[in-house]
Amino acid sequence: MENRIVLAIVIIIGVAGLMVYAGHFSTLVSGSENPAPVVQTPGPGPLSSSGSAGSPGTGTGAVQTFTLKSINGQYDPAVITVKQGTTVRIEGDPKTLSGCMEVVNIQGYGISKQITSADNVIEFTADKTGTFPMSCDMGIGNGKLVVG
Ligand SMILES: [Cu+2]
Repeated sequence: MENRIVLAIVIIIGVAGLMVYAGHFSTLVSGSENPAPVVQTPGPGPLSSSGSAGSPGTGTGAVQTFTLKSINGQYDPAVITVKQGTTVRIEGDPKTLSGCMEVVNIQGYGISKQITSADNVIEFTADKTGTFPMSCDMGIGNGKLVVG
C-alpha cells in the first residue's frame, strides 16, 4: 500500500518535471517566433552625399550595410528594412552564424549563402518590394527583409 503511494508520487514528480521541461522548451521555440522589432531604418544616412539633403530620395543607387549576427538562434537585426532599389550589403558574422546558421537564405530573392570568415558578404539589389523571410536551411533565424 505504501509502496503504491510512493510510486504514485514518483510518477507525479516525473510528469511534472517533463511538463516543466517541455514548457521551457516550447518557450524557447515560441520565443523565436516573436522577434524583437529591431528595425534598421534606412534614413537619409551619410551615404547619400549627393547634396539632396532633406529628401529621402528613392534609395536607388544607395548602399546600405548591415551586420547580421545570430543571438540564440535569432537573427540580429531580426528585420532588415530598405527602400526599393537599395543595394543591400549584409556582412554575416561568422562567429555567431555557426553550425546550421552558417547558411543564410532569403526567400523570394533566391539567396542562399554560406557565411565563412573568408566570404561573409551577401550583396544584392532590393528590386522587389515586399516582406521576404530570412532563415537558415531549417527555417531558424526568423528574420525578415522588408523592401518598401
Ligand atoms: Cu538551421
